[in-house]
Amino acid sequence: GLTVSYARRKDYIAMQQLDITPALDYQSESYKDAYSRINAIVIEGEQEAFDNYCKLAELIPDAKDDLLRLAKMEKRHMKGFQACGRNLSVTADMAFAQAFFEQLHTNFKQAWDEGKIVTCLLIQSLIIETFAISAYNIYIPVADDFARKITEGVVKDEYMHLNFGEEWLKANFEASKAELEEANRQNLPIVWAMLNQVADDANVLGMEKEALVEDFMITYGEALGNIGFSSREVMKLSAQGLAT
Ligand code: Y39
Ligand code: FE
Ligand code: FE
Ligand code: FE
Repeated sequence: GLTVSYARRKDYIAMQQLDITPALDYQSESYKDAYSRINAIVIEGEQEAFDNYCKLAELIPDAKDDLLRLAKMEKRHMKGFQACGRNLSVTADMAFAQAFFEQLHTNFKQAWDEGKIVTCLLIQSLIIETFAISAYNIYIPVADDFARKITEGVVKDEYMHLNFGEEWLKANFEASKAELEEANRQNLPIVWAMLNQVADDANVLGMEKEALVEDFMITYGEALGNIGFSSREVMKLSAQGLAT
């Protein structure tokens, strides 16, 4: 494939997808059917992100105000994506979305019950935020005009959320390293399975699975590097569960 500098990635994603995606009919039954699940996933994800940051605020009193600010943004994102569904006259399949997040939801809750800040941050601020960033980056070039504007605003916030996790884990790197490796081993394979589960629906929306994986790997790998892992460790961690 093409090799492009990071600075040109956004253009590359747009070109690559516009090149291969036939004109999308946002009102077709097939588009709206796929949208009822992807839109629900995003709405449920934003709701759970709100809950998770409220929970994290209880676990990290030093960062309580910051975390409650992030939580508030997630609520706003959720309302934005609900408006996107209404705009297309799509009813979100929330039961599907709740089942979609079940495993990560359970793992976050268990970690929170045990007071495991590092695991909670890895699940929400690294894995889920990276999933959101890759999905939103890949969606923007193929979205309808209304949803594109909303999503462009949202993705900027998601980078801030990822940055919160990076900064906290970087400041506590040596003490967090072993727990990060274990939490990554438990949770990253779940994300690859989730991606496979929605790949067909994403494709109907003009989003290529290959592009989603690529963007996820770049963003997640950069985050792990920023936190303090070596390139070798980053490779090992970010590919965990990918081939299964
Ligand atoms: O931090 C956040 O706002 C994350 C909750 C939102 C998750 C969004 C999950 C997106 C997955 C979409 C998959 C489409 C292929
Ligand atoms: Fe290629
Ligand atoms: Fe969000
Ligand atoms: Fe977020």
